[in-house]
Amino acid sequence: KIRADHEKALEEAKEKLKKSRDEIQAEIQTEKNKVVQELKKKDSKPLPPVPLPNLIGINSGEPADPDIREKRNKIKEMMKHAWDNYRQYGWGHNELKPIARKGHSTNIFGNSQMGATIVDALDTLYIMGLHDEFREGQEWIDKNLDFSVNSEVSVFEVNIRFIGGLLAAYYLSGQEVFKIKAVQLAGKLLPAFNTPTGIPWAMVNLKSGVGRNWGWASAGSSILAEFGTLHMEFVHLSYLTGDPVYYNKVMHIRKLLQKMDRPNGLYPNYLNPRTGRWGQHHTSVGGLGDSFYEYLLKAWLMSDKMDTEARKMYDDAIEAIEKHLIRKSSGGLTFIGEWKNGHLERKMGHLTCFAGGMFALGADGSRDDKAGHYLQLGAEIAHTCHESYDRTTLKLGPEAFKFDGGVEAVAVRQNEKYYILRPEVIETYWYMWRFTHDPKYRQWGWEATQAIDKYCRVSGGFSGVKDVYSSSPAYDDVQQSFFLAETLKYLYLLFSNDDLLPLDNWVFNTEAHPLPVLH
Ligand code: DMJ
Repeated sequence: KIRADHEKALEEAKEKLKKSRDEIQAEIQTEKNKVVQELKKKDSKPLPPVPLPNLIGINSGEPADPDIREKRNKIKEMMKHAWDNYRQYGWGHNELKPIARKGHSTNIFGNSQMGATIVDALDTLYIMGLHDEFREGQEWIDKNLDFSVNSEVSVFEVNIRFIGGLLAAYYLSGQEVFKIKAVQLAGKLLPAFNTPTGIPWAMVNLKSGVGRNWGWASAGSSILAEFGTLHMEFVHLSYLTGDPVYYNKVMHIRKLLQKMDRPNGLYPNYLNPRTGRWGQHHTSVGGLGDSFYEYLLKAWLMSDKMDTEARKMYDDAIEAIEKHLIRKSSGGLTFIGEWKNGHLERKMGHLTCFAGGMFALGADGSRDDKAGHYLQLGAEIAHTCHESYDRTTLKLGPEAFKFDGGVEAVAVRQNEKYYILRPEVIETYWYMWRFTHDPKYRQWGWEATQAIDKYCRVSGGFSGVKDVYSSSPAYDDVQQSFFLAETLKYLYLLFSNDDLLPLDNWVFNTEAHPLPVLH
């Protein structure tokens, strides 16, 4: 083949040399013009200039009270400890093993080094004023973040951490590189939507575009919290590119969900993307369901309250949740259980604790003007989740806790006793603080800060712990990227003034990446 190609090239060269100098020059010019046209086409694929929305409150928030200022500085120091160790031992890897002092990854990020911690941490670095660290991160992203890799990633995780993180970094800093990378990456996720129903696969290979679902999900189903947590980022992508493709994909999902029957008004966690039918009738406001409800509310907020369809879906959903899933324990603690085939499991996950903040955030604008009711519900969930922390030895919350057989807000199974640096309880404290200014939320946030610093801090960063009821727990040796994106950001905001990222102008995606309201 090589010989044949070589001979063909020689033949072409001989033919060319028979032509006059002018003819050759004209041909070269034509070729050049063609290349220029191609390049123009590619470049203009376009990121048209759009007016940046009103970016209010991206700096400062410095509290006047010296005690609060000191606490805020402590949280900033913790961020620096987490970042510096990742920088030293895990740079470019997705996450850090703070004890082994090396890089770490899980299957959600595929098999390549995509620097998940860098992308997830950027906006936290920015609001904390850690600008040198922010610049280092930007430089790595500019030079190394490449999406043409043969790697199978979670569409949901890549969307909330990478696209969300890049978009927030773009809005905060105005640096084009983040916008360009976000759009490139979104293009790689689009093939995941090529299913008979348009409900995306859970995973997609970034290179081949081949998608599939998790083997463990009911009958080949896609997961509600995964395909239902794309809306905010995809609306922003369409806004920034002028290309409706992203918006159309997520609106298609919404329309399809709207048309479907819901058992007891509840959304099951599983939906088959081939048949468009529900899988098992399990409903959760924690894992597998959580951020779907969150994004209905936030779609409405992000649209400057114009997307009333999303608000209605949210209102309908939480009414059904309140009726079938929310109960009070014999000890008076309000909890959100899980619905499994017509039966309520009296167990609540750490993940579910985000709902306190969601109820408070959605109180204003609620149906029949039940604002007071939803703010109260948010406060009750915050209290229950605080109890789940307070009833442990380490004062850190377990992964799941029960309200059954004399047990109240305590984990029963050994494999539910771990704390992996999750943010949800602190997230709810922060929303409750913003809406009520009740000092107990700052006090609870400070208790959590101290417990994390005491029991999760190691010299190589921060680690999760395997048993919050043990006084000398084993470490899991993982510094999760969401610890930098969410846990430390929500803590920092809890000890900042409200004019830092005000909620009238910013909506936080489910990974705590702030996106501006599109007025
Ligand atoms: C985060 O990645 C996001 O908050 C997601 O919605 C679910 N939980 C993890 C952290 O616990």
